[in-house]
Amino acid sequence: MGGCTSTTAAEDPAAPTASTSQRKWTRNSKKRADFQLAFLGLDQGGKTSLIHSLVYSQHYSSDAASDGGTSGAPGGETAASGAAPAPSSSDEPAASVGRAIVPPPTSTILSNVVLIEDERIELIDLPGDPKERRRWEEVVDCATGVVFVVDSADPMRIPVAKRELWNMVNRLRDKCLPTLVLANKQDVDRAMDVHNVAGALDLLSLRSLTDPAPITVRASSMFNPTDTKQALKWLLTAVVSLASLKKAEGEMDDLADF
Ligand SMILES: Nc1nc2c(ncn2[C@@H]2O[C@H](COP(=O)(O)OP(=O)(O)OP(=O)(O)O)[C@@H](O)[C@H]2O)c(=O)[nH]1
Ligand SMILES: [Mg+2]
Repeated sequence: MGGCTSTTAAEDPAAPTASTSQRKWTRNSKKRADFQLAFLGLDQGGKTSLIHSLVYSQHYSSDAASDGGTSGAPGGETAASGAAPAPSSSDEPAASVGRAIVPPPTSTILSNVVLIEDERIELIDLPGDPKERRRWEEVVDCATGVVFVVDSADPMRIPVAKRELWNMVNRLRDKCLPTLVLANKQDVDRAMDVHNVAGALDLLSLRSLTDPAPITVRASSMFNPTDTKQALKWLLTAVVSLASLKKAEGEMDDLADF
């Protein structure tokens, strides 16, 4: 399978690490990050908000060491004085909630690159709208890992999330992709905890389908990017371990051919 990046005017090797661009997904073009993580999940689950929180936590922490807080914001916007970031997902303005934002529903595939432990990680934001879910496959097919975001405060829609997660895993079984489920909106009082979310999605059974690619669930909230980053580190470690396992298996197969 060829590499997978996009055709975009922002396809610039010198682009800032926290950048947002609208992308058309095609194969066989050059990669711009070390890892590609596809963020999937139902609409309103919080994918875009989580990505924004990661990008902005990076932005604010790197500001302290660099330019005092006036450059490098997603979408090329200035984010001085804690101003709400510009929406990356459509042309509409985002409403702000304190330092957080309320993004409009994502209508196209978007890309942000962040640095985690010196690795360039591409966070690919997909629309969760039912009509757009068929596009997930196009991107997951090119990704190195999957982040499936679940709205833990919306138990009524967990069965739909389960169906979409199982469908995606079934369709892409051959790809053998490590999967991180984020039980999001843990800041909401009524939110289901991670154990209940894991049970409702029947992750134990799903594990037998994804094996040897691991799948796990972690708590998240857009107000806690540190936890989200820790969860992503688990996913990156899983991606690297699985690649080593596949390489070792390949070498064993080569030896067996002699
Ligand atoms: N309380 C709380 N609200 C959240 C959290 N994450 C997202 N939200 C809110 O949930 C709503 C949907 O968030 P989005 O980030 O747009 O969700 P999405 O998954 O990107 O939705 P689509 O783009 O439609 O697929 C917004 O009103 C957010 O402010 C969270 O961790 N806690
Ligand atoms: Mg979105």
